[in-house]
Amino acid sequence: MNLYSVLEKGFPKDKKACALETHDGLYYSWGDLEAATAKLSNLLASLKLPKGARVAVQVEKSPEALFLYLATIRAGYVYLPLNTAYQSAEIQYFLENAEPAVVVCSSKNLSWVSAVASKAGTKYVFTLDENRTGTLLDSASGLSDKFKTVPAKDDDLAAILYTSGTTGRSKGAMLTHKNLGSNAQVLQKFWGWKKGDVLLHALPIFHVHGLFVAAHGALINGSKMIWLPRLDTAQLLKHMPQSTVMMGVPTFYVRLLADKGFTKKVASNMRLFISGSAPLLTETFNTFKDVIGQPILERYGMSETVMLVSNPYKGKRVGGSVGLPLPGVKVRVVDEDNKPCKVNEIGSIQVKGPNIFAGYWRMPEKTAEEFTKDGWFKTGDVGRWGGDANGGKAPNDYLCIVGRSKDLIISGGYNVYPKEIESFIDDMPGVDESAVIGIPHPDFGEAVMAVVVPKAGAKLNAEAMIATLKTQIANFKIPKRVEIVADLPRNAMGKVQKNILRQQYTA
Ligand code: MLC
Ligand code: AMP
Repeated sequence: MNLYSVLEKGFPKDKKACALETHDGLYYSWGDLEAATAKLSNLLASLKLPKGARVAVQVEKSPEALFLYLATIRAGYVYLPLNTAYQSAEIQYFLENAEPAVVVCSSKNLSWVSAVASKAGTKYVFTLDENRTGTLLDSASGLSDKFKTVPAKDDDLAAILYTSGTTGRSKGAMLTHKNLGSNAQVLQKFWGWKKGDVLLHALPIFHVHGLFVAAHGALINGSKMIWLPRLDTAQLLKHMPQSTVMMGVPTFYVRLLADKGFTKKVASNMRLFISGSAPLLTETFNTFKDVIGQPILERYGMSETVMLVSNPYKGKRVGGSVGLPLPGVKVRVVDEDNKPCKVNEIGSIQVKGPNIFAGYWRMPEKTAEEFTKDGWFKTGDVGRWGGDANGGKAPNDYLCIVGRSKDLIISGGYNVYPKEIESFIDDMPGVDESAVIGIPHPDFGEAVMAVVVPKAGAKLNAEAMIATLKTQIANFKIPKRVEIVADLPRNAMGKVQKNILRQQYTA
């Protein structure tokens, strides 16, 4: 079934009820949402795109950006969201790899995006800005506000999400209508969504968390969303008394707790705070419980799998554990021979279920590598069942994530692959080699840091290197610190010992 039809089942009968309220005081009813979505679906349908055509979107968050997503799904095309921080070289890679038929961008980026899109063979480029302007809405404005949702098979693609790769090249995770629809249905029950819920939505909508977990959750439940363009603690506190559910990366909770205005009273209408995308420090979990009087619910997922594991809504929530496999999801922790580990033994986390993606876009070999012979997806995360989770003893059926086998930094909920940053640094004049590591950061959890060795006789300037990187890659990937050193620590095999660097710079 088309994912839109799955979500639509939850829309309220009262079409005048509020679906979205914005930070600047606009209200969109469910009728408005359906009509705007239909117009955009009619526009896409009028382009007569081939089945499976990709619609790539790099726009600021707005209600219309959500409608464009829903319209793409409804019209049977494949949605490809792109982080607004990506710069031209990054966008060029995604467009050349995905070959979208349609690209939608902010009008301020139109000239360079058009050039890149035309090289990638894209036929249609539209603009969409956060203030309800742009050629996309102009083109759709005269079209019908009714649209018959295009039927989709379970295995038809609904979205491609690019995730950075350990080799430095991003891979497009292909998610089907079934992957997304089944996960939304499971989460609706598991997190006890109910009538009258209001979601406080401040996450970006170009990732799994903001789009498929948060927005789908409210849509499938017919719940209103308070739609904030970005994380702004003052705005969160202003709207919290009218909200019941919030989802965020750990940085959301760190920043809220740092604000004196965040009190039990302000949060008294809230029934659920959910955290994910990066490890929630036990310290944050405990302080939150003390100050607000309810525990954050931590869950675990990935772009390739949507949500996998979650602390329970009603049962015991354990700080330092991500909880129980969601209904329908199978999780195993295995040793190097793929044999199940015992409770409290550390191993690789592998998963199966209706939510697991259909593979990496045009990378059959990479896809095959990431699955075991018996069909389990290798998450690249390392964990154990039960054990001491700092926040208390985790029951034996609770999963604790203890690390990653993939060389990945998660900064403020965004993934950064060191290899990609190292390749940019290594290309700079005067650089012999570099090692990029993650070091603890009070706000972002982890921060990107680069340790760089100059070529013999060359002089490097850390600030100038940062300034150059800022012109090349997304801002969240920029090292917060660059250290110039004479050499890097290596083991007997000659491999750079990043663990030693991490220890040294953490200290
Ligand atoms: C912004 N900056 C970051 C950053 N975000 N640096 C490191 N890591 C980040 N995440 C930098 C900017 O470049 C800028 O630097 C400075 O910080 C301030 O920028 P800002 O735009 O004002 O930041 P802010 O709006 O405060 O954003 C921080 C944030 C945001 C944490 C709110 O990054 C965010 O919304 N993160 C959520 C990511 C997310 O949704 N992840 C889900 C992935 S899905 P300078 O030098 O220019 O001043 C997934 C699956 C799952 O993982 O399980 O959910
Ligand atoms: P992404 O590729 O952006 O979807 O990021 C997925 C990765 O985020 C996972 O493989 C984990 O490493 C990490 N992640 C997500 N949720 C959690 C969590 N609650 N605790 C620890 N790591 C998490």
